[in-house]
Amino acid sequence: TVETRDRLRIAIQKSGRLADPARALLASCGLSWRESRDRLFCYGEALPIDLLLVRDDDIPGLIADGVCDLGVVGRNVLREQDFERRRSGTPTAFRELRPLGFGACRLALAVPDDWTWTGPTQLEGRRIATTYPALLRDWLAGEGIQADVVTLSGSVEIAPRLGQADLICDLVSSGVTLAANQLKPVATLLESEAVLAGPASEFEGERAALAEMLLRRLDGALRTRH
Ligand code: PRT
Ligand code: ZN
Repeated sequence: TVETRDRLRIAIQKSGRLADPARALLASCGLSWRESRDRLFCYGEALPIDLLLVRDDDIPGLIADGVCDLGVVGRNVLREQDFERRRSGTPTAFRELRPLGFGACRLALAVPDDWTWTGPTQLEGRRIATTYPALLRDWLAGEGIQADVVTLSGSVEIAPRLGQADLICDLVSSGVTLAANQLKPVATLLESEAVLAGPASEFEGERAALAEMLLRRLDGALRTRH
């Protein structure tokens, strides 16, 4: 940890799919904030629990570095960064504390509509475009497949039509985007949803009590939702 703080700090997405539901869930736990002008930091009013509004990809790193105590992020992002850290020999620094029941999607392999899917062996030697290279490599290794992972930062679903890849590995929720790109899902690598992430180690001092209280309230809020 970088400093001793008495207040708890939670990182959530600034804008995007998880931003509003994350706020709503935390508000239902009795949290409220005074919004600062730049809206990157929201000072907690009802409780000493502040929000940091960031890109979702930054959330695991902020927890790892002790800048934030907790975060609301897709399991897909958390796992990808965890696998990437393991691959590079960096110790695991964050973990999933609770599934939150929103932001559901799956990380899936999708092939051109005209492929007849016979199974993973069909992927041998193929080029697969993805924004989740670590999760994809882990799955390929588990299946014993050697394939060429093409890492892109976005617009993965158009890669096959551009000739950049033979197939893709991407998040799917309704499946509309795949269909619009003449692709079909054939295998699921990860079932995902928004999760509450925290450090791999336990909290200390004031923040341990705050985190415990928040988790208790969260469990209550999640129970009444389901
Ligand atoms: O700006 P920032 O980096 O914070 O946001 P972002 O653009 O990286 O993330 P954002 O807001 O798009 O997604 C945040 C999280 O929402 C993801 O990490 C997932 O955990 C979750 N989520 C749930 C999804 C989807 N559903 C989803 N459908 N994230 C992305 N998609 C994409 C999908 O890849 C496809 O390209 O949406 C497109 C439409 O999906 P279909 O199947 O409904 O057509
Ligand atoms: Zn992102």
